[in-house]
Amino acid sequence: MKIHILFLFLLFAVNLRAMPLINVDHRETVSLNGKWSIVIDPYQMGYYDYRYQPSANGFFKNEKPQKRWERVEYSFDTDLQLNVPGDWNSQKESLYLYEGTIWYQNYFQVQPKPDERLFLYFGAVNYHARVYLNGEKLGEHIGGFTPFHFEITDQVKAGKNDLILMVDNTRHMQAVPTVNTDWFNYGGITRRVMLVRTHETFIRDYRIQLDPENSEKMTGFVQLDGVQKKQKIEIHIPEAGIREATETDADGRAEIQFNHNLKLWSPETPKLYDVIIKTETYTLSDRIGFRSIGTEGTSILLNGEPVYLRGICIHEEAPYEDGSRAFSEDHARILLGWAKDLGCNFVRLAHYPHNEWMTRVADELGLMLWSEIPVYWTIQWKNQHTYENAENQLTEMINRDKNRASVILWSMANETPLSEARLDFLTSLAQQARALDPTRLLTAAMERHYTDEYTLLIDDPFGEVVDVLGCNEYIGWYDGLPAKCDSITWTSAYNKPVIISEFGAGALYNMHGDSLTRWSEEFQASVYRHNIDMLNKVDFIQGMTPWILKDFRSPRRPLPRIQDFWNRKGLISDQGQRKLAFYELQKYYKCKAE
Ligand code: GCB
Repeated sequence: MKIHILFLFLLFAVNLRAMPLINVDHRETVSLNGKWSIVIDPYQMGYYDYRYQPSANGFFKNEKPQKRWERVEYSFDTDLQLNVPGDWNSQKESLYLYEGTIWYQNYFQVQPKPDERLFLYFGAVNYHARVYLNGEKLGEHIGGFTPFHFEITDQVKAGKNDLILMVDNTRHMQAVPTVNTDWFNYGGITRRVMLVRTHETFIRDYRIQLDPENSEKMTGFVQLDGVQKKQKIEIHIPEAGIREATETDADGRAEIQFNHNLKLWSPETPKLYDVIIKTETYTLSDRIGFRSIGTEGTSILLNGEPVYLRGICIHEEAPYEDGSRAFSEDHARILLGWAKDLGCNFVRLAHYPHNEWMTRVADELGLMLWSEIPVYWTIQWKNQHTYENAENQLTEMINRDKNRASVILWSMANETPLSEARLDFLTSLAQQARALDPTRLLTAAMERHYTDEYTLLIDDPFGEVVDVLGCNEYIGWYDGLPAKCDSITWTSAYNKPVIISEFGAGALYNMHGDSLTRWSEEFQASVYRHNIDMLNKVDFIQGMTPWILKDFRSPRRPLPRIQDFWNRKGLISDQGQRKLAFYELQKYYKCKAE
């Protein structure tokens, strides 16, 4: 199939395009967060001329009339501003349902030092960003949930610089995700922006993880970028007395392999080590935990021991606030803290890569993670641009988080309908994931089907490819009433572990009724009780991530006075109140942990 030929070509092209710049938190940076000026541009007249051709004098020029008769039909010099990071929908009432283009502008000052390289780094911009510095285009990025950067060493001016972004969050059929999702399309510069300062030759990328074949060894690589490619390097883990010396080759790359005696990371003891990578020109540190993850038959093995994944799904929405994208360390601590209170050792980050605080804080708190890309529902499986886009998002997700102990599973997709084209698409993604990171397990949230009225069979052909099968089911909510669970038999075509990646029910906080009153907390709690009883009996089910920790905004959910454009399947309300089902699941997880 065409995708396979394309795959080789893209692998090359995408890697060139997306040279990673990881671990920005331990580099020298200047924050460009704060208030940015904006121009709202629904017809994109800042980009296209009246013949709908890209204009040479778009808003990126930030022109200002010099004479009183000069005509400039836009201005960034107003009090129209937005906070960065932050979605635009929650910051201005008039932008609540806005899907389109907004231009962002910000000045920054810098005095470049000799032998220094400068990069502009964006944690995420949803969805399509065109980036300009001092009136010239730096590049573009597509995909709303992964980081990207541009080197500006040659373009930056000493003193004041003018940074402009054209941000467009219009949904498209051929995009990833497509037009059809069950979450809110928050637009804007939704994650932090920073200037990263490095030495001329610096460490761009590295992976330091336990060898998946032999966990007494450490494997990985270090990749330098710059003119001094051949250098002596040292990996130093002071607390463990490890000092490993090696050298980079003519491409600036060093493969790593050494023995270790480190304490392993686990949810019970989330041990992190300071790891320092020292080259002749640059030093970079990180906090890394080391653990192995694997499978044997239908078991998931953490550090060689079977582990049951007590999980919950989370959307990247801020806690307590009235619907907005989460982006901060505080948000991560509250959301993941709630998961800990629930008794979780595992979280599914749905349905796209979440911000880096989520994976860093999960490392610290001892939560294992499932991280996924928004290959959701009805993707255009035969469209090569769609594939390229999905693969690029996968690559950027893995690049950023491949040193996080918390991340144990990369997920390729959610509830995608079976077809040959879809299988080829997902298989190519899985090959790319394994090539980028041989140390983690692969999964996808799949569907199952009934072979008779009460027998469910997990037999998605993509199950051949993944290590762990995710399975979404809604018995008691979309599929019968809660008591239906009591008659179901589960079967699987694979001798592999299964995680029930979703089940759940909607409830409006503080709405009470009997256990058959839809939308009541009692109904939701009953769905949990019946599902837990059913799933607990199935040997090959090695974990669950019910849907979902907190109510989240969704334009698919209009029911007045109940939903009001919120998906109410949260165990916690949008205002942070715990529903009865929270305690139901907490009780089960407490037993499971003992
Ligand atoms: C699903 C989807 C999830 C939805 C959920 C629901 O199966 O994977 O994105 O939000 O159901 O609430 O219907």
